[in-house]
Amino acid sequence: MSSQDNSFVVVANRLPVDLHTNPDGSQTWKESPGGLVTALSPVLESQNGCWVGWPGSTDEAPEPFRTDKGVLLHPVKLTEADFEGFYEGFSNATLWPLYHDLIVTPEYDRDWWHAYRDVNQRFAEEVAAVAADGATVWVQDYQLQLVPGILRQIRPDLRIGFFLHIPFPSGDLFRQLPWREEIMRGLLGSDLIGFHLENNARNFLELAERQELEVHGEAAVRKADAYVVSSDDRHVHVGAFPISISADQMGSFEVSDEKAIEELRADLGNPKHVILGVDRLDYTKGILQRLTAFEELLETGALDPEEVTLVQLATPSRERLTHYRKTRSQVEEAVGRINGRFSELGRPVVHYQHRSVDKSVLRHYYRLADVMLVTPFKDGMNLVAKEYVACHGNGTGALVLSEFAGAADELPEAYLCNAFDIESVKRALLTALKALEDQPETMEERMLAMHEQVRTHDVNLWSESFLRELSRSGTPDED
Ligand code: ADQ
Repeated sequence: MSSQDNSFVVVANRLPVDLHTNPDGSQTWKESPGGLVTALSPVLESQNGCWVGWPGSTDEAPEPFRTDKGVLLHPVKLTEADFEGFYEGFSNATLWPLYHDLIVTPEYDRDWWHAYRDVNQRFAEEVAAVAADGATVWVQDYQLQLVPGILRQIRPDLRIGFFLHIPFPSGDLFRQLPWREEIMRGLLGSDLIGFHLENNARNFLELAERQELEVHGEAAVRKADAYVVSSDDRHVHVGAFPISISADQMGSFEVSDEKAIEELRADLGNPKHVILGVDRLDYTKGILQRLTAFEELLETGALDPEEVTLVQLATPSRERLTHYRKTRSQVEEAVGRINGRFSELGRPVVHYQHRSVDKSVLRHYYRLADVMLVTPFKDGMNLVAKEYVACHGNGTGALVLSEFAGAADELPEAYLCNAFDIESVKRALLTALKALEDQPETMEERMLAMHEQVRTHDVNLWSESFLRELSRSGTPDED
């Protein structure tokens, strides 16, 4: 089925499918539409689109198949050893902490690097096998940074875009990486490299400059439009494209939703204030700090356990890695301790769920929460903050947001805090709660301003602006 007639190819570590086990024990692959697939579906559907990626379980891969909407999914098989070296090792124990400013220490392991290089080679070969002559290829994220460079060599006819979903660190940190030149060369195989923030793009351009590549258009990035000239004399465009969500989908509530939200609030014991955290359980997200801030506010009496409830939803993530296991046990110990100290029988002051919640239910949590706590130490963007705001088109609620989340650039009306400073998190939470009571009009104005920002800058705008810029790039004569 994977003929070479796909004029638009997305390549990401994961295919947008999951393996489901049916009641009779048989297994089927089901589409798992996330933000990315929603944003890219229109382009994929209208342009003979193909998505190349790993289906999510090791040592097996289905034959290529089409989704209901006609998008071709082209699986790349990973062995258990690939998964350990390429994904858990180099991607998540080397690059992830390095790109998130060393919140934990990155491990530099040569075998992991070799696995990363080999798997990137394989992804690039799979793309080369399905892409039509002159096709546009959009490579996603830190797991596949070598793919643009490899593709450029084997298929110079392709127009190649790359988008990084996590921060790009400053040169001082990046230069630790023993394979920094290979990664830079890989990225520079692109026609367009996109980051969430101008700051990330600037970090990249400074590095390119240090590597003695000729940089045009100054390191000060002009929005979505600065150029690096790589050694082979091609123009590589670099720009900032802040990702977003499908705000209309997220934020439209029916009467039936309102009823379900009331029931949910009743299930929580009808507290005066509901405070919410929603994260992948990752050490970058600052969940423990947030719980500690909450505990200290209960301890000093600034918050009354009779009046407030904290709901923390945490999706399991990368559970075989030591730092993730440690973070989970620290979080769970804190939840147990806080409930042990402050809860009444049958009325926990912290509700904690270590599982993924269906999006339809998640919207209800967002809508009922009086204050949303988003306190990462470092985050490329953070879609949770935008999802919460999208659910408050009625002007209710307040967002406490870490300065170190990319989303802070676009949401200055949030209560910004320094996630490393527990006092700052406490202050932001208390100020937000107090303002909800004392200044409801100001609060409404703040929320509506953020809502407008998210509504008018949705994920479609993100993909359209990236693809528009990509269609203009790669043709040096125009510059
Ligand atoms: P993530 O680190 O995964 O993404 P984020 O942007 O917040 O972080 O996205 C998490 C997604 O998972 C959200 O859509 C959220 O609704 C969902 N989610 C989290 N907990 C959940 C739960 N318990 N149940 C159900 N859903 C849950 C990476 C980068 C980010 C960047 C995105 C997109 O780290 O900085 O914003 O990619 O580029």
